[in-house]
Amino acid sequence: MEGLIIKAISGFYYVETENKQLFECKARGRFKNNKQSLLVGDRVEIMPDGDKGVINAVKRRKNDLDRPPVANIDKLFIVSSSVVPSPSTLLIDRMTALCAYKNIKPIIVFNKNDLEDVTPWCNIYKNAGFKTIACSAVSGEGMEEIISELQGGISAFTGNSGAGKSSLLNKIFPKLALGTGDVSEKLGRGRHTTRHTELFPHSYNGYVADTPGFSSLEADKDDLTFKENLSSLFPDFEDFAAFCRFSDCKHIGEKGCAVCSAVEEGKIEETRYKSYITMYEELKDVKAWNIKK
Ligand SMILES: Nc1nc2c(ncn2[C@@H]2O[C@H](COP(=O)(O)OP(=O)(O)O)[C@@H](O)[C@H]2O)c(=O)[nH]1
Ligand SMILES: [Mg+2]
Ligand SMILES: [Zn+2]
Repeated sequence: MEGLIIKAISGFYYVETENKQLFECKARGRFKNNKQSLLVGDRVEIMPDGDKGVINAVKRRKNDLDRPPVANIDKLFIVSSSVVPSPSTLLIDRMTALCAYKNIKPIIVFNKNDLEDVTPWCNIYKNAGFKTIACSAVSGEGMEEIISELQGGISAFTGNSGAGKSSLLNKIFPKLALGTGDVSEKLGRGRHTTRHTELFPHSYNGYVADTPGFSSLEADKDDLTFKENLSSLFPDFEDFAAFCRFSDCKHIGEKGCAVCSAVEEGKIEETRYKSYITMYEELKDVKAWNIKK
């Protein structure tokens, strides 16, 4: 029987099968020694026995993330808020690059539009070609747009603590009743860290990772050691990069760099390019460090 791991707690995996039956499963011995352990989001083959079962095999993963620890993610909602904490374009751009690297569709969400107009932030990402949503968990603005993106597949929310991830999820799925706010976030740390990651099967024919209390500020360095050409992870650079004079152009001020010209002409968003340069410098350091080893 085939199913999806929607919850994992201390050696038990909760597998939902196609007919929405839930089985409490143990993994077969060989998975335990395997370095690539099972994750929430893994599609598995189980041998059922009543409402329990044994996981016999795991299907090939499309992708996986460390934070949240989820496999086979289709969409990542990158949530920022208009104020407290205000958006960090570098953080967002790291996440969009990660999405490009992991074959995940990023949805750029600017929340708390009731406190301050998020249009200027939205425009940066619209111009860069991303699906962007202005919303407010308080007024309910933007919820239909979020819901339409949640449709089908596995989604996860990421973004600074305090941006409003849990509030947005609660607004859409009151049943979730996630802890929100500064206090619960802090008190909740204990609660949340002992808490497992869980996929919530929702009424829009999909799953959403319930991941309160983690911060993508801690975005894993490993993930950022992209093994590909960094600029290929900036889809908004691609159309221009084809016209650079040198085919191995790194877009850091070379002669005849079409990306640099596009930045000067305002065809590429300046903050996007700034993030690219920051990440490029970091990767250079990582590479040099790797070689020394
Ligand atoms: N004014 C306003 N406050 C919000 C909004 N969304 C969340 N908040 C508040 O921001 C704080 C952090 O929200 P929370 O959902 O816990 O953020 P998370 O850390 O990203 O899960 C809480 O005090 C919320 O009540 C919003 O759209 N407008
Ligand atoms: Mg939260
Ligand atoms: Zn170039």
